[in-house]
Amino acid sequence: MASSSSALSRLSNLRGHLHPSHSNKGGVGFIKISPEVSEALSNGHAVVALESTIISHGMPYPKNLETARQVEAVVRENGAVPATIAILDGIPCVGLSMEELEKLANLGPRAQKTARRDIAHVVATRGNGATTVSATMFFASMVGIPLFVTGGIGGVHRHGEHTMDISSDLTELGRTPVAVISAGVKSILDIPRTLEYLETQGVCVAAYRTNEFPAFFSETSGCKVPCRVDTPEDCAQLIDANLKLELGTGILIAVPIPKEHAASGRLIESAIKRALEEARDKNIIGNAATPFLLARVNELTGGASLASNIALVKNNALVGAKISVALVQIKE
Ligand code: PSU
Ligand code: MN
Repeated sequence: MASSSSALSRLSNLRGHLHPSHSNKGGVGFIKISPEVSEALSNGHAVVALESTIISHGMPYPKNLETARQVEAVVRENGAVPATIAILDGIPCVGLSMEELEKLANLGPRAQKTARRDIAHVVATRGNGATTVSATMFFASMVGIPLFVTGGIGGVHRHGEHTMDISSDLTELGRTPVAVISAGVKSILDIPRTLEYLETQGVCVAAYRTNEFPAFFSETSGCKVPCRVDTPEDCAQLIDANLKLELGTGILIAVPIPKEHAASGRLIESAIKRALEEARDKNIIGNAATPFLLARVNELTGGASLASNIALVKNNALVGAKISVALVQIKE
């Protein structure tokens, strides 16, 4: 492990990159913010945070790089600045350059999947960490970005009531005031228990233009949500109220996959069933479970699920960028 003094002094040299108004949290001095994101935050412009595990572990190279670039482009086209978040050579970065994005995409699963519990270790060992939803929310909140777009979040795994495999994404939503735009959760997970857990954590779960929580590849899950939002302005009002009340909890806004991109339900379901059986037979547990299941479902569906995945992430980026623009307008 790198000596702690050199790691800390290297990080504190970055303090000059930061604008004090971004956040009042002490740890912000250890984060490198790109000039574009820093300027947007200082000027009160719309910024959308993006995660990086979806790039490293969620999709194969070079589709992952292509998709990451396209998602950033969708955010820009809709009036916001994208801030992809990752840890590079031990430095938490908010907003990646083209070279940095390329480096991460190339590393793929050789980058360390970094949830909240892994952050200190990746920084201390100067590693390259791809941030999951929990770690991305943590850094977004720290620098003052209220909104974050992804594909799907983690949740309560099937049989989670016995294994206790519950993603730290859910507890992060319970403790960090960032709105997460996703297409719900995949049915590799236990969706009803995931929603129960979010309720326990005090997280507001809203669905976009539907009363039902979507299941990533399909628009429906059979589970109703407590809150429906129909426009980006509705979402912005919800986020604004959550921040003004200082509830301290996150919001999950679930946007169903566009109808034309919904993957064949039966094909996906049988692939998920098989991937779950394989994971059980091979005893793949802990943080390896989600990447294994995602990759196997991609393989077993011959790329059909990957195409749906890419389409829904872009759609989430479009909706997320519009929400972040509406949020900035409320504040003006
Ligand atoms: N679900 C997806 N795509 C993903 C992930 C989950 O449909 O890319 C990634 C996200 O980064 C999420 C993480 O935060 O997996 C959850 O991992 P775990 O189940 O180990 O908490
Ligand atoms: Mn887990």
